[in-house]
Amino acid sequence: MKIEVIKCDITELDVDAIVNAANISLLGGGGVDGAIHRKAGKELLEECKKLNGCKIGEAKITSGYNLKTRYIIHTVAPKWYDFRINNKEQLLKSCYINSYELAKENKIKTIAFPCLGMGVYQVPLPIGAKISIDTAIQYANDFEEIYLVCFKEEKYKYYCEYLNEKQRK
Ligand code: AR6
Repeated sequence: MKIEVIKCDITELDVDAIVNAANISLLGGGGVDGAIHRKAGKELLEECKKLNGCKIGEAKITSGYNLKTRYIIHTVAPKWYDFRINNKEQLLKSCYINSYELAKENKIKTIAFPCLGMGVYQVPLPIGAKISIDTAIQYANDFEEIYLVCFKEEKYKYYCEYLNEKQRK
């Protein structure tokens, strides 16, 4: 199957690219971002420093350094609790679309996404899962494998159910 929902640590995956749920500075943080920077090593931070940050909904690419993945695509989800941001769903969708487009430009064939925005940035599970799975279906033909990585059981279950529902239709 081309789209696979899996439960694991994304930093362990041997794929062409993993996507990072970064912040606008691109200089690291907590959650999956922290895990990626810790494992990839200092060289990742050095490359990130040269990128001049990243706007919400946009994506930038770096090397994977000490990770098994060849590339890391960094994207920034909207903070769901930030009342100053209006079009949050569209911005979250842009995170996925811009990541897939950047992956295509770099001839990436296998890609893994975490649940973008669904930790510290508090994107609700039904909204985040829908956008993640709908965009994966949209891009399925452009990739050999798309992994949607859930870290927690609750998200894993919800993603599996939503994807099954979509594939039955
Ligand atoms: N592998 C896969 N998924 C993970 C891992 C991992 N190793 N670790 C956490 N997750 P978050 P956000 C899941 O908070 O909401 C950082 O400080 C986690 O369970 O990492 O976009 C950045 O620097 C959740 O479902 O990202 C930003 O400041 C999902 O990854 C801010 O957090 C995303 O949670 C971004 O917040």
